[in-house]
Amino acid sequence: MHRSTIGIAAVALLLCAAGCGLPRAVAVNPAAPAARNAGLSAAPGPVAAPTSPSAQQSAPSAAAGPLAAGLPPRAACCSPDESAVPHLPAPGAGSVTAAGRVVPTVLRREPPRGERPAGMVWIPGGRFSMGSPYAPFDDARPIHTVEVGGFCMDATPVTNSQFARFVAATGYVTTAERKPTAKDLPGVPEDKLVAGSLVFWPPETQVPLDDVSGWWRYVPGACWRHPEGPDSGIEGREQHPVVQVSWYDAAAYAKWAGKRLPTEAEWEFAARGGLTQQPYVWGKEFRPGGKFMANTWQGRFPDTNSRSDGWERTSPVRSYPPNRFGLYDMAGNVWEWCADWYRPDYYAHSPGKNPKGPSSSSDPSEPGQPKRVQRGGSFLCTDQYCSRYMPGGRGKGAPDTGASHVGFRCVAPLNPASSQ
Ligand SMILES: [Ca+2]
Repeated sequence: MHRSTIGIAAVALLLCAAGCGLPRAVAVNPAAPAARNAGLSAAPGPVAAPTSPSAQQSAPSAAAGPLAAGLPPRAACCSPDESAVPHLPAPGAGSVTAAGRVVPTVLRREPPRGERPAGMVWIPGGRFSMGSPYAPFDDARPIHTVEVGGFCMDATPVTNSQFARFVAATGYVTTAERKPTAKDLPGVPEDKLVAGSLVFWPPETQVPLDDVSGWWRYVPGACWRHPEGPDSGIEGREQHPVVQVSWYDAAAYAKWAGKRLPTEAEWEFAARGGLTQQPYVWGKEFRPGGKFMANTWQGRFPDTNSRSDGWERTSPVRSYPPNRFGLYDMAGNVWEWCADWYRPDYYAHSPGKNPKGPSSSSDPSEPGQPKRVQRGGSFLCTDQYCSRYMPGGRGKGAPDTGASHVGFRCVAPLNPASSQ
């Protein structure tokens, strides 16, 4: 269950929690809902399964500010004790032995032949060991040797400011802003087919971690301009990563910008920053010298966020140190869409050079729902539930479904060198 996204069946379940006759038992990802087909609701108001009656009764409040608008009140900071809840194994203790052959990372030495586009970092290309020995990441094995060519990568996730320029220039309307059809969401009543998206909605009390409806809601009106719903906004969050974007939205932005989404192999190679099989993009320790290196979750997931790293939801890009390639936010903050289709068994068949992912998708946890890869984890990741801020961790999501913790960044070739 330690996945990044909720599946389409779960979305539909969230959408019609009042009873559409949909099956209750759906395998979902904890930290990131997947299908847009995940959770529509009728008219205004919370839509999810009523795990917290008082939360459902709390009315959205614009006066409470964009981060708090519409969200239930929080428990006091730092209580209860995070150490009192179960945790996933530590990276070293949680490694499987025959995970695959590890070769040292080799970076190409030749200098870039061209100029980096503004805001992008040159990734020199080279050879690395892709995958992870970390036991919970059962879809990230075998570890295998991959070569990638050089490319430029956005130094940060695409921000609200950048996405706003794209929308202003093109008039683009995102998936979450469009009313879903009955074909999008089979079995969902017509009156519940309203535009919206998935919002992390912390419960007031501890809830079972095997039911994502305890902390995800389909919120009508939620979209990139209103990440937590109609009463929230992005004012003051211009430099935060854009969220509530589907894979199609991300691909459309990339095309407009003259870029593309990274392959999963490019993303992991870039995230590792030239290091060989380190558990974190910055090295061995989660908090070297006690310092937070990424925006993740502290406290008891999902009801009590102690915000020890300073951020309850997304953080401005560049809030934490970059990796050795100069890339920011390659762990935590928001999940990032990749170009590849998702298959859990792909690593056993991946080409050795510039793999571009399988030709089709398969996710046994949600048969019949194609998914694209997501990488990097988010502000919701915690070792109580999902440690996929580690660079080997894989996420997945239905391409038509955004969420309040899913964004993206782009890659591009070098610009031709100027003659003089
Ligand atoms: Ca945080």
